[in-house]
Amino acid sequence: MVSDSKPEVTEISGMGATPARPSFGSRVAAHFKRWWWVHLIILIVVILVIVLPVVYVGYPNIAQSLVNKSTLNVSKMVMSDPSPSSFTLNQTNVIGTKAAFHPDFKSFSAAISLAGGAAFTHVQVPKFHSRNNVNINIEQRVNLTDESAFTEFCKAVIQSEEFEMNVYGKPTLKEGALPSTDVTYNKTAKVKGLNKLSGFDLVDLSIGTGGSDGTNAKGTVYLPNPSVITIPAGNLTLDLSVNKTAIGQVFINNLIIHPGNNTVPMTANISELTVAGMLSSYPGFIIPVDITGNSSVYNGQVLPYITDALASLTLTTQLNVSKALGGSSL
Ligand SMILES: *[C@@H]1O[C@H](CO)[C@@H](O)[C@H](O)[C@H]1NC(C)=O
Ligand SMILES: *[C@@H]1O[C@H](CO)[C@@H](O)[C@H](O)[C@H]1NC(C)=O
Ligand SMILES: *[C@@H]1O[C@H](CO)[C@@H](O)[C@H](O)[C@H]1NC(C)=O
Ligand SMILES: *[C@@H]1O[C@H](CO)[C@@H](O)[C@H](O)[C@H]1NC(C)=O
Ligand SMILES: *[C@@H]1O[C@H](CO)[C@@H](O)[C@H](O)[C@H]1NC(C)=O
Ligand SMILES: *[C@@H]1O[C@H](CO)[C@@H](O)[C@H](O)[C@H]1NC(C)=O
Ligand SMILES: *[C@@H]1O[C@H](CO)[C@@H](O)[C@H](O)[C@H]1NC(C)=O
Ligand SMILES: *[C@@H]1O[C@H](CO)[C@@H](O)[C@H](O)[C@H]1NC(C)=O
Ligand SMILES: *[C@@H]1O[C@H](CO)[C@@H](O)[C@H](O)[C@H]1NC(C)=O
Ligand SMILES: *[C@@H]1O[C@H](CO)[C@@H](O)[C@H](O)[C@H]1NC(C)=O
Ligand SMILES: CC(=O)N[C@H]1CO[C@H](CO)[C@@H](O)[C@@H]1O
Repeated sequence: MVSDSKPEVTEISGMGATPARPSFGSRVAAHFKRWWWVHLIILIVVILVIVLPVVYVGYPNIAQSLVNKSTLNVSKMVMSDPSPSSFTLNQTNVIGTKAAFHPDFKSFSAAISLAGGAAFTHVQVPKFHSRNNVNINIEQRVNLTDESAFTEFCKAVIQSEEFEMNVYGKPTLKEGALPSTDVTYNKTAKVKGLNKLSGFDLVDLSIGTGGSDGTNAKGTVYLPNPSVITIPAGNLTLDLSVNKTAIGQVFINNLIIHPGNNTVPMTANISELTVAGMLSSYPGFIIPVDITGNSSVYNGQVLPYITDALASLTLTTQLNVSKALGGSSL
């Protein structure tokens, strides 16, 4: 259409002003008529020079920056069926993002570590569509690739009020018609820990009520867990001592420390003779008992990471020996 009408205009101006030089406007028009394709190419090149960097440089940067600004929270972490080198994980992560950008993330492998420490495993994060408060559930068997790093992680879980868990991976994400882009996902979530089991108590301990298993005491243990983490502690043995003198052991079978208040039965083997020998030092027969982890055994295998984490913790409780003996005298 443009090329159809242009020749007529040139003809008319050519006829009307033969002696004069062509006007500036008509020279420009003639130039464009002849060289329009050069201008079109220049325009396309300019557009590509602007658009390509935006799509291939700016967009990945924007995507990375939005991933950087997102938050990660853990709303549930259930460890179960542990062995010395693996366990089953069922964890729910919550992503926080204020962006209007809601890309699809492809499934990716993520290294999990205590912030600042070595990764103890890799988990496969499933694909998800990102938006604010999206829940990402990771449910899989986890193989430990660094057992000492996992022991440090378990110590942090049990001892801290709050610890930092790092998740690191290189997911591919895709938003609408834009090309896929790879980002670095390096997030540290603040997760509540068991805070040294603070509030732990030996309740209703009564000595002299031994069962057929060779123990001579039984009672109840109170284990508060303010975190969202479930820990399988298996068949747990705890050492009891008073002023560094061993007085016996506590046994808790099939212990699973759930979030919230855990009240579980226990048995104990207490050396009445050792206790009797020290009573004169403690007015009112209230003895300060130190409790520390001895071993955690699951399906006949010692779980070193739980054992070591509990061995690193010493709990103290006041034991009323008169009450524990229920009136019977030593
Ligand atoms: C994302 O965060 C990393 C490290 O925290 C930083 O090196 C990088 O420059 C950030 N990228 C963008 C696009 O903000
Ligand atoms: C894992 O957690 C999810 C979400 O809380 C739950 O729906 C699912 O049943 C759990 N799986 C197992 C095996 O308990
Ligand atoms: C974990 O290890 C077992 C055997 O060692 C293997 O069969 C399984 O595929 C591994 N799982 C993962 C997620 O790597
Ligand atoms: C992740 O970020 C933290 C702090 O921003 C940094 O110390 C750490 O080295 C990063 N991790 C990796 C694997 O780059
Ligand atoms: C309880 O202690 C006694 C004496 O120390 C010991 O002989 C016995 O084997 C212990 N029983 C258990 C179940 O540990
Ligand atoms: C604790 O043991 C130390 C020596 O090991 C002793 O000097 C101290 O008197 C003991 N304390 C009590 C309250 O028995
Ligand atoms: C746990 O017990 C404490 C007091 O011992 C109580 O204040 C708290 O509400 C209980 N928590 C749950 C989840 O039952
Ligand atoms: C665990 O208990 C056994 C006795 O049952 C004892 O020989 C051993 O020294 C204890 N280990 C620790 C680390 O307390
Ligand atoms: C704990 O010990 C009891 C008795 O020995 C056994 O039946 C049970 O399977 C053990 N539990 C675990 C989790 O290993
Ligand atoms: C210890 O227990 C005895 C017997 O149950 C009780 O009379 C006494 O008041 C208790 N002592 C303390 C300090 O609770
Ligand atoms: C939903 C939620 O609890 N979001 C929190 C996750 O953690 C960040 C800090 O890392 C908080 O700022 C969010 O409020």
